Amino acid sequence: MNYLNSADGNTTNCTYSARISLLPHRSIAMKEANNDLAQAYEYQGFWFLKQALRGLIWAQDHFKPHPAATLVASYPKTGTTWLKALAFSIATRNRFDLSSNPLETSISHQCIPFLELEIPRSPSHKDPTDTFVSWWHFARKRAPEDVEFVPIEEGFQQFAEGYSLYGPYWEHILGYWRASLDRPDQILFLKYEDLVLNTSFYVKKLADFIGSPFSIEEERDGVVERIIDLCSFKHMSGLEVNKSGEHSNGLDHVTLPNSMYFRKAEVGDWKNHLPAKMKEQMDQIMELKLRDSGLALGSTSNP
Ligand code: PAP
Repeated sequence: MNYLNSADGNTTNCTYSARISLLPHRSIAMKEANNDLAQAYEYQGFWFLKQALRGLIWAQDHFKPHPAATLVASYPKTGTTWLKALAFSIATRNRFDLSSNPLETSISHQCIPFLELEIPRSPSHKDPTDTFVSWWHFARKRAPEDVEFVPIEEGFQQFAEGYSLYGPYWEHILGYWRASLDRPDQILFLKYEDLVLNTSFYVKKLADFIGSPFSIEEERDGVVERIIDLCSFKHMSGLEVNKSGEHSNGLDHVTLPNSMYFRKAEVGDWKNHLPAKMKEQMDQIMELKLRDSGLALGSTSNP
């Protein structure tokens, strides 16, 4: 399935690259630079880096999910690493003893690879301003030293205007939100804030959704809590593999330190980086965009 390494992968990549070059493109967050990480291309209403878009179009052309497959779909920085860890440990709890789960020695991105990056859905969402701040730090760490960024306020303005990778943010989440209303048995929509506030409830819901509900005995024996502990920020960020390990995420085989995926994990961290009026502006945009959708920012009061 690794199309980048397959025999015809290079031909396919060249064809896709040529097609992608024709799409509207612009720099996002960075100043114009001769670097693939600095150019985003618009495809079907969303913005992508070329490498991710090649994989995405390839997946659209070739990927056939197994009927029982679970896909994790998340806007970047909304809790992908956490959700993958939870889904993986829930689904494999009868295969591996929890104390020797592969998550102890591999970052969750290696346990569940990215569809558009390495091979060829449970979507997640997080407060957009926190999401932006998380991505901003990630993008700066990931970028080569010679890439110059715009000031954070300008980067945020672009985000609020819809110029963000895999964005506009609201279109991304609304697409999955509406689909989850149409097909609740096939799409489970989760919010980062809900997972933080009501972890046990949503972990059980996730287990039900992926067809692997916890039995009464498992609940009694504390399996739910052990999975939550295994996947917690505290535990995962302290693991040697996540403190000093590296992995390649397929973006032109760039190697990234695993520690980049574990920053603060604090709801409301935007306060330390952006003025309150920018958060208010984002909330107002979201209110308009989400209007009449039934989806609201923040945690769900009565899950
Ligand atoms: P990705 O989309 O690039 O894979 P993703 O995992 O969605 O990134 O986002 C990383 C965020 O999740 C970081 O948030 P922060 O920058 O606001 O701190 C990271 O700290 C947080 N995170 C990572 N692992 C966990 C976890 N186990 N529990 C809660 N939050 C986590």
